[in-house]
Amino acid sequence: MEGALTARDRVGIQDFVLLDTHTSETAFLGNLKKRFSEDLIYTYIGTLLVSVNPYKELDIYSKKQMDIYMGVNFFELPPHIYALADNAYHTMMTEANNHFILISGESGAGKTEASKKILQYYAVSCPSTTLLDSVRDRMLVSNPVRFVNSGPGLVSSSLRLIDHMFTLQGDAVGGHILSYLLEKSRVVHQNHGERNFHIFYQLVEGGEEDLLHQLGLESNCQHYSYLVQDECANVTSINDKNDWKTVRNALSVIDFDESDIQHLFGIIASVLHLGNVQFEADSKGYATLNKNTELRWVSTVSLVIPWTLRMPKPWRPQSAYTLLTLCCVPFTVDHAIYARNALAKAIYGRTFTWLVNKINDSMENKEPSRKTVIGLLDIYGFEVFYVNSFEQFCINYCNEKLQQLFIQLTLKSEQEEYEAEGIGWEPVQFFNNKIICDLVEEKHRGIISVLDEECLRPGEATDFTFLEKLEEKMGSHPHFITECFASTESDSRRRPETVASQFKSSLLGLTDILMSKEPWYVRCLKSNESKQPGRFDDVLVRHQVKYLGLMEHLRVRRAGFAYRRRYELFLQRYKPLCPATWPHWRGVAAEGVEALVQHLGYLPDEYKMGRTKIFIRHPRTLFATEDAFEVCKHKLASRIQAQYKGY
Ligand code: AOV
Repeated sequence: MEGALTARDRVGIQDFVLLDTHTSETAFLGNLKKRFSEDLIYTYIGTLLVSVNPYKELDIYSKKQMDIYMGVNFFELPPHIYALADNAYHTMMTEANNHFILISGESGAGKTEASKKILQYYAVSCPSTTLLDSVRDRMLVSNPVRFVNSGPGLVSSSLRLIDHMFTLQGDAVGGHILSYLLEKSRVVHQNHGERNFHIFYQLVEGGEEDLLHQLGLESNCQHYSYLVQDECANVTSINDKNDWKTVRNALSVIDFDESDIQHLFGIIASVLHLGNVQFEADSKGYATLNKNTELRWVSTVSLVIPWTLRMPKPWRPQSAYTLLTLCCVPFTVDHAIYARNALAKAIYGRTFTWLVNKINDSMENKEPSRKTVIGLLDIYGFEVFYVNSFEQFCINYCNEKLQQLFIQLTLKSEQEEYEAEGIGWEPVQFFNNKIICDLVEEKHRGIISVLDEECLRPGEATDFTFLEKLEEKMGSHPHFITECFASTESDSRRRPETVASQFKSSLLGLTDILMSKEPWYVRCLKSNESKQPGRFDDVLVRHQVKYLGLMEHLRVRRAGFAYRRRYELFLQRYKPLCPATWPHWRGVAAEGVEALVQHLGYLPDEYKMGRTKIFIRHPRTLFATEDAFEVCKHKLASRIQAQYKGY
């Protein structure tokens, strides 16, 4: 911390908690911008790391840099993703407990890069054996594979928690991926400016000639209707050909044999072929296939018997005496397209689950010893588009839950630290988003409950009736307060779970998992929309600061005292400022600090003495001390120089 404090006018404050005008969004942005212009993309809010995407290579990720951060206390060096990774690792080692690092931000903000940097850091810094090297390799290469989802500048598609397991000696021994939400609808429909999942373009653009031939694919994305829906097949920043090579390589490292790989590509190709299946209406208005080519390819590459894909026409009820009754329902063209798309989504969804399971098998912990875990959770931030879908609802609900978790955990740890230090806890003013979470998830009354009810009325329920129900139940709701509507049904009625309910349950499961671990946070911000190196778009960044709740984070983190430091370290640094402590203080460190701050004229309300640390309320008190220290340092240096001149 010291280095940046002295140079703070030029490079800004490296911990927002120490920003004097901490409640002002303008000051917050000013500090972020000042640092960004000096290529300082990282800033802390306490132990939370804010990262602004520079869109250019910075010379801060070398092995030398990793060495600098290894085993060093959080605030002793400029903010860095390595500092966060290292502190999580060392806390895990010393306290033998589990941790998670939550990385959030919008698409293209740098989440993937951040998780890669953390993995690379662990790959270099953890103790090494040949066996463990291979586990680390798998963790690293699972990155490109798990990102078979959307890409830079686009919406992320799944919520993933990757646990990295370490022995109590700190060796990496395994990993596990939990995937929470795959945006399957992207397979068949993309919003304006979005692409389908990367893997489709990579296969079509980068796949070897033989392979494409075998799969019946043409090397041209424009040929596939699922890939050109919004004319976004080509994104200049994405190199599908190169990425294809990386994915292929990654697949072989994580124990996929050739037949698995063939199988996987076959299924991916089958989705593309399925998308090109077209229907025509017959004389009765029922759907018929206009040609068989695509369907034949679907069956060839996915190894499915053709007749199971192609229903006989027209509808022929089977004999009542046959054991297996096959009912074929005639579809209109619209229904047939809907069914085709549903099949494509189901195939992709299941393949994704299969893939994750395979990766998990290959990273399974084979060590019988007790292990601790650092989880990497990477999620998209709040999303608000011109047209918002069910996916935005899930994403935003998820973010509200995680924000709630953050507030609970941060306040809890602050409170615990104050208690441990014997300092009275003062209530903190903050926006508690529990009312928003309740509005979504409350039994019988929340939005998900209403949605579930509507889903029980197939054929009758529409978007409009759902909206009407919401209006009826919540229309007059001034804050989303729960007393407004009464419980309408008993719990005992069994019903199938809707996707929203499943998502709600898995999120509740996730928050339970997270509550049992110690949290670390990385908030990624996009500096500009056009991916221009070094450009800082104030409006865009301000928007993200708002919806990522960074000011709220700061307020909670800044509760009570802005700065705290162990007595020994505080005394070690500032002892030249007081004759009683300079050059040595022989007594108890806390008493030395008391003598020091008395000499500096700290007022009683400005600080508190804990059991092991001094707590300083306002940054300005610390800065005044720091300025005095700078002056003193120069005086001492000139005195020493003068002495040497005398010799
Ligand atoms: P995302 O993970 O947040 O989006 P990425 O991590 O893929 O975003 O970042 C997008 C691009 O920004 C990368 O390809 C890099 O070119 C650049 N970038 C990000 N972080 C850094 C950094 N620290 N230094 C230099 N360049 C960086 V997504 O997975 O789309 O939700 O779907």
